[in-house]
Amino acid sequence: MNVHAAALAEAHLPDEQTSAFARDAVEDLSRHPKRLSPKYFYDTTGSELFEAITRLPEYYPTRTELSILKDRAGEIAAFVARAAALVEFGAGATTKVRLLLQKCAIGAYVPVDISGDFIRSQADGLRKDFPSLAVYPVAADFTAPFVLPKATAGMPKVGFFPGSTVGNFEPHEACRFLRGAREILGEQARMIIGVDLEKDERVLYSAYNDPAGMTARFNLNVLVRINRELGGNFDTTAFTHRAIYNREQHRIEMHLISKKAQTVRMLGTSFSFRQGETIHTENSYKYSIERFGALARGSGWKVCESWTDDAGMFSVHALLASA
Ligand code: AVI
Repeated sequence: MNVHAAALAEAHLPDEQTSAFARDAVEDLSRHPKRLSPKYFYDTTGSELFEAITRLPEYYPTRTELSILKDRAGEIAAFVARAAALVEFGAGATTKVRLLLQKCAIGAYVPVDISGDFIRSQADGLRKDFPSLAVYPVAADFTAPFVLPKATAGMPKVGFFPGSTVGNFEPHEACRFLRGAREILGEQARMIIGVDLEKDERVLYSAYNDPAGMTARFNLNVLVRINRELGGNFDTTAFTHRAIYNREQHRIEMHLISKKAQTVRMLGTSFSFRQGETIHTENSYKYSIERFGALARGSGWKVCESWTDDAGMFSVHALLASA
């Protein structure tokens, strides 16, 4: 047992997810430059803050994607095979999937998320509103291989990955995810995926540096989580949120900047920060239709349709597994 694991074991008995968080946090804060994985944003508070972000006037992706899904509902319904099992990768608000469930003749809904409690409660809500729909939640990390419920064996499969979450993966991870999804969904699978588009940098800047400070709270919450779950002593007032657009990499980067020279302790280790030193917490890649098409084709999918809103802010793609 190394020193970090020993410290964690002493603090409390870690579950598997807390141990992974501890391992990743210690490793990533020991790097130069320091970083933290965006997957650790989403505890209960982080998920609520993200939902609040999606309602901000500056954060265009959620409402724009919803408008595309509504406007193209007929075409999407024609693309989605009848009585298919709709497999949603990751779980959040059910607004988008409800739209598909209303418009498409879905046979079963399979939400997949690491938070079993969350998807089970989400499933209960959907069962109430769609009493004849079969819902089979799967508690699993959707970025790794998982097995679909036996009950969906004979059904055609349609993946659903909205919200441009694919943009939070590095391009090689996005490729691995798309290949994995194709593997899990099988031959002749289809997929509906939402992807944020490149645009005027000022629009991106305001979406990720909102004046209400919601994105800042979302970003800083990862430090609150480290303090609570890993016994850290981050002073969250000594860090500031910053989002910048990296033009060469086509991505918004989120950072937490240390306001002063300071030392933070977590799990028996000290991490020193220089004034102005950053923890890189998230990348949100923005694609062109062409660049996303190339990524999908290189990952085992054929692009059948790409829909955008009139202003070309966001895109939704219909993919078919290639032979
Ligand atoms: C979940 N994901 C697609 C969001 C995004 O836009 O990259 C997360 C987010 N980060 C800051 N604001 C929203």
